[in-house]
Amino acid sequence: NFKAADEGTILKKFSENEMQCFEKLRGDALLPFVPAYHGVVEKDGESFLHMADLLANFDLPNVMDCKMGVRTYLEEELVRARERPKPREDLYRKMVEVDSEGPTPQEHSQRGVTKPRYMQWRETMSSTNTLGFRIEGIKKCDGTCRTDFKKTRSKQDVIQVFSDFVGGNVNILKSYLNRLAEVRQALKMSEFFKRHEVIGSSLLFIHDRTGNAQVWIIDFGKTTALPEGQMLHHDIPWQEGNREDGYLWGLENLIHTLESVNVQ
Ligand code: 4IP
Ligand code: ADP
Ligand code: MN
Repeated sequence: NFKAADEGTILKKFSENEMQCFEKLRGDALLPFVPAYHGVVEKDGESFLHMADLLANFDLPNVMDCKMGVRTYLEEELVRARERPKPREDLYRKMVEVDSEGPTPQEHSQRGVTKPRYMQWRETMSSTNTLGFRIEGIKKCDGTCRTDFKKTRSKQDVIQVFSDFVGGNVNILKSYLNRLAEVRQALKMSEFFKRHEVIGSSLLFIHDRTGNAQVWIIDFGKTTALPEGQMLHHDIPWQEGNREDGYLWGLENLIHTLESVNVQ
């Protein structure tokens, strides 16, 4: 999905939706918290979004991806699956790999689950539904990579993962918390945020041994504009039809969770 590009930049596989978000973010309060965007480029017959490589200013970075919100799929995906359910075997296999008792007897016999069914199951297994965010993956400075967080659900589990991630460095933790407070402030000011349903977007945590620690808002592939004049609260429960994403509620919980990390 990504390609290296000129010094300090990367190319991400083109998506019309994400491009529109980057364009609407020009001049928005969130601009300082999203990767700098340099437009669409063609390479080897494919289109890409050209953007800043957030890791460029780090010396052997540690990276964590936290997916924000209480919901990770679009309401239209739910409607489509209800009208014309399309069981998928790849999602069935991913489910069984984590929990052989995940699928219902019917899903077992058809060896398939629908996309929203899989996504909802992921949400309940992880902290998405209970905390409004979840840990997706971690890349450490030594090159190791972990994505086995599908069952990291309780606040205590999340605290443990963050504690390992910052390696007991209280200054890194404080920098992250300061940055999250700035992100929250910017979200509350943002016109873009008011008018968009933010689904599947992540906060990217990056730090290195020099003490540099940053948090960035990434992935607008499924962030969708609301009809003209409509706005979201981002901190009230989702009910089908209200399009709420629980983003701000999740950020609040994320901040409280990080505040509970005790570094020795
Ligand atoms: C993945 O599930 C992620 O939710 C993907 O989201 C999603 O892509 C995939 O849907 C789904 O299978 P796991 O993380 O459990 O593997 P992301 O790209 O944000 O990681 P979408 O297109 O919904 O973003 P499919 O339909 O691509 O399989
Ligand atoms: P997808 O839409 O495929 O989920 P994301 O935008 O979420 O793609 O990016 C996937 C991963 O790529 C992130 O977890 C992060 O590690 C890395 N990444 C994304 N954008 C950047 C960026 N601008 N700079 C550096 N790394 C990035
Ligand atoms: Mn993503």
